[in-house]
Amino acid sequence: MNITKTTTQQKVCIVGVGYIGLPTALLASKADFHVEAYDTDIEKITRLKNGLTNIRETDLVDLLTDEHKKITFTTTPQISADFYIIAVPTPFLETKYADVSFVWDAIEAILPKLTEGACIILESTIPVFFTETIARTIEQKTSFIIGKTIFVAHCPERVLPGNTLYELINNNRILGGVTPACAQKALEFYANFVSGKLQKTSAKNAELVKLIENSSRDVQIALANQVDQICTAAGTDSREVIALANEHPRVKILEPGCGVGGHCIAVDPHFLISAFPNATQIFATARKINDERPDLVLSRIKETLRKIRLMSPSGKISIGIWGLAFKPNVDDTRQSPALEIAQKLLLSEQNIYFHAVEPNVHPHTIQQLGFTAETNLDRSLEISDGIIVLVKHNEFKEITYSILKEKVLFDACGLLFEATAGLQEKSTKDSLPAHLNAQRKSQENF
Ligand code: SAJ
Repeated sequence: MNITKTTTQQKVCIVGVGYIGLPTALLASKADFHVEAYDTDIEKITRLKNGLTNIRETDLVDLLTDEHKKITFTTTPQISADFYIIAVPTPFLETKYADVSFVWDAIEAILPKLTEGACIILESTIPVFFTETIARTIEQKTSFIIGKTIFVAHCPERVLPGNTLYELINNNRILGGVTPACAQKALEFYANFVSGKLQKTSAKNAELVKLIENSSRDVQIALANQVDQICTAAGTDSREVIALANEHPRVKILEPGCGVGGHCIAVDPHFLISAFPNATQIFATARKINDERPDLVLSRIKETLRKIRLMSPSGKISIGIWGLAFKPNVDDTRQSPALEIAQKLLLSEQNIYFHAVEPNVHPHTIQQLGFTAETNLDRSLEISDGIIVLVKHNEFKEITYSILKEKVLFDACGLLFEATAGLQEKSTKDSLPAHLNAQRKSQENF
């Protein structure tokens, strides 16, 4: 691949300084771009100017500390940049259509600053054909010609929250140009800090790739959740069935859980479902299965609580809820199925004293969400008649199996299975003769 490294200091304007915009701004700054980071959220911009963010990823916080003084954080775009990176949210509306108004606002904000040769890169997830619409609108409102005097591309992000910087640098990246020259221009930006493959394609393909990636994951998670329903109905443990099925070299079933949270996977399939209703039945079904999952888990928890009540008919019951975030090891509780389940429990179960343990969220925030916060796991175990584990955070894995099994436990995410599988694995290894153990180890590494 032909990678042209930027030699003179070029300017980049990041529009939307959130979970994607901020790390992109930091990496661009580290790669010696002059960076302006623009967001309409005054409070966020003030915090960033002081080197502060609420994103709890250590490497990202460290990079912010190093770079924030070099970056211009602003609530009004001021520079004429070589590259504009649009990383604003595109939420999904009740009407079942994508809300692209933030992207339009971003385009309006940068339009007066555009100069010849600039490249506008849309990183936000968008509906199919939208990049082309943006490009034609820019042409209509200015005298620029797409692919000749101005460049527009869709380069969707692929990072996994919790590991953002690493993935921004190392993941392969799709560069979808409205014309081939637009894709090439986008490559000239990312080549400065991405070490993964940079793959040029059309804007339409890039839009489809992003939406299909997330829809595929949604379908895979729905499959795991259905396997769990089948196994529960058959009276067996889905984790064991899935682990055994996954021993097949071409089977990889994901993990059943509380449902699909976050801002991407639960949303993006709808962009395709609304545009291609006759070709997305499987996506629509997966969405339904995953949307209904929190209520299904809730009804199972209520069953467990009924059993606990029977064991102590007169007394008040104390229950620890472990995990409120939308997935393991992140601090984000927005669109979290675990939080939805926990809040529904709190509202519907009388005479139960609930407390929440969420190591990634400040106790004050946990209280604002309606829960008594407990920061000490041992104490939570000590005061609880039962534990409901909703999210498999690393901290919870440190509790030993022997302690966990003494509690009435509702395990929605397979914490206990992992602990016992670990024990079985250990005892099998211990009982193997040394030469077989070595052989097994080399196979694992392979
Ligand atoms: N989940 C399960 N079972 C699993 C895996 C996940 O129930 O086996 C649940 C999680 O608990 C969570 C939800 O699904 O509630 C989504 O989590 P995730 O880790 O699958 O994905 P996100 O939303 O954090 O990030 C996804 C990623 N997309 C894909 O893996 C295809 C990421 O690469 C994208 O950049 C991101 O969406 C995005 O911004 O689009």
